[in-house]
Formats: sequence, structure tokens, C-alpha cells
Amino acid sequence: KDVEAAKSTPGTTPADIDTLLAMHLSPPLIPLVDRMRTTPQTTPALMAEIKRASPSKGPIAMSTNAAQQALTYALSGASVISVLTEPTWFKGSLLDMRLARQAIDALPNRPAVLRKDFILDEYQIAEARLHGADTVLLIVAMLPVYRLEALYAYSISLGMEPLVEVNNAAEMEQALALGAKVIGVNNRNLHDFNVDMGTTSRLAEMVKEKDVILCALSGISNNEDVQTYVQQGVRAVLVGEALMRAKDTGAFIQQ
Ligand code: IGP
Repeated sequence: KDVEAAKSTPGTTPADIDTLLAMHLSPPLIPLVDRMRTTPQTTPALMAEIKRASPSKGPIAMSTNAAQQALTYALSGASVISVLTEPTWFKGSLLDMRLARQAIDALPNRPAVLRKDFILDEYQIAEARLHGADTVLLIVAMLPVYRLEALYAYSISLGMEPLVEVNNAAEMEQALALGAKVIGVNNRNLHDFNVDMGTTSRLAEMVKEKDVILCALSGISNNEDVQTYVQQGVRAVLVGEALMRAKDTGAFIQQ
């Protein structure tokens, strides 16, 4: 009814309709910030990623069953399950994300589901919400400031605090100016795919004493990396490839 009323109201934009649909039709949501704060300071929250392939590595685990993988991650204690939905380079899909959400939906204190994609438009955020995501990734490097602000505000309007990704100090400044509460430093430079594990360490300084949940993304494959980051104030680590290649995911996470 709201949608019908909105459609016959002059000045209603397609984005307004998306918002109404997403608000009315979407499944219950876990606030990302709450989910990450429930983990103790000493053990960082794990953001476990479902990643079939990548542009830099090619195929990683093409035959993955997204439902099974999500359940394994959840039972191993992941706070967030990140699902690549980009089809061309990462061989992901919205179906993978829906199956992941469905598989973990009934678990007590289930992980939050993150849509990992190249988000350029409000539509993709409404779509994420409707397909069971609790939140989305926004990449600062990809967006002019006014679009970053608009997409951030739109995500918040649907109840989703996004994960805001940065790769250098200038981008970190932008994320902080935005008021982002969850900021991820990508150790992988998206222009040349080089991974520099020091990227997170260097930028960690900038959020000390700030009310920001700092996450380290990319290239993380062992507990040593994780411990180093924890000492620098990192509250969450996002791991894709290493988890997808692990023979025994649960055991890998425990170490
Ligand atoms: C995961 P890794 O090295 O653990 O597989 O990295 C994650 O950081 C990576 O998938 C990622 C990404 C992105 C993918 C980070 N930011 C933006 C696509 C788009």
C-alpha cells in the first residue's frame, strides 16, 4: 500500500520505491556494530569470506557450496560472513549470499551477512537488503565524495552500518569525515593487487582513541598476522582465500 501511494505521489524517485520495498519486504537484520562489539577486545572478530575466485588468483574454490561454507564459518565462531556477489572476476552471486543467510538464519547469535561487491548505486544496497544481507561494503577509492556520502546515508537509512574500505591515509580521512563506525583497511591495493600487510598497521594510528571499529582486510593467513594487528588496535580481521583453501576450516580458525 505504501508503495502504491508513493508511486502516485509526484516527485517520488525510483530510489524512494526501492527504500520502501526494502523496508517492507526484507528479512530481520543484525546491526553490524552490535555484532562486532559483542566479541571481547583480546580476540578479534572474524569476518569469514566466501570467495570462489579472484582477479589476482583466478579460481580458488570454484565448487564451494555456499550454504555449507556459511554454516561451517558460523559454527567456527565467525562474527560476520562476507559473501562476494560479483559474478565476473569473483564468480559470486546473490544466490550464494541468499543461501549463506538461509543456512545460518536459525542459529542463535548468528553471524551478520555482508554483501561484498562493487557498490555504485543505491539499487545495489536495497537489493542486498532484500537478498538477506545485514550490510554492504563501500569502497572509498571507487566513489567521488558526494556519492560516497549518499550511499553511506542510504545504507544507514535501511538500518545497515556499512563496512567502509580504505587503502591509504587520504581515504582514511574521508571515511572518518563520513562518520563511518566500521572501517576496513584493505592491505591489497586495488589498482595493482599488491598486498602490503603494513598498510593496516600504518593507518591504525589514525583511529586510535576514536569510536571506530577497525578491521584488517586481505592477505591474512596465520595467527601471527592477527596477533600483530590486535596489538595495534585492530578489532576484526577479514579472511577469504586462506579460509577457502583450508582443509579443516574449524581447526584453521582455532589456531
Ligand atoms: C579477502 P583475502 O586475501 O583474505 O582473500 O582477502 C578480502 O579482503 C578481499 O576479498 C577484498 C575484496 C575487496 C574483494 C577486500 N576488499 C573489495 C572485492 C572487492
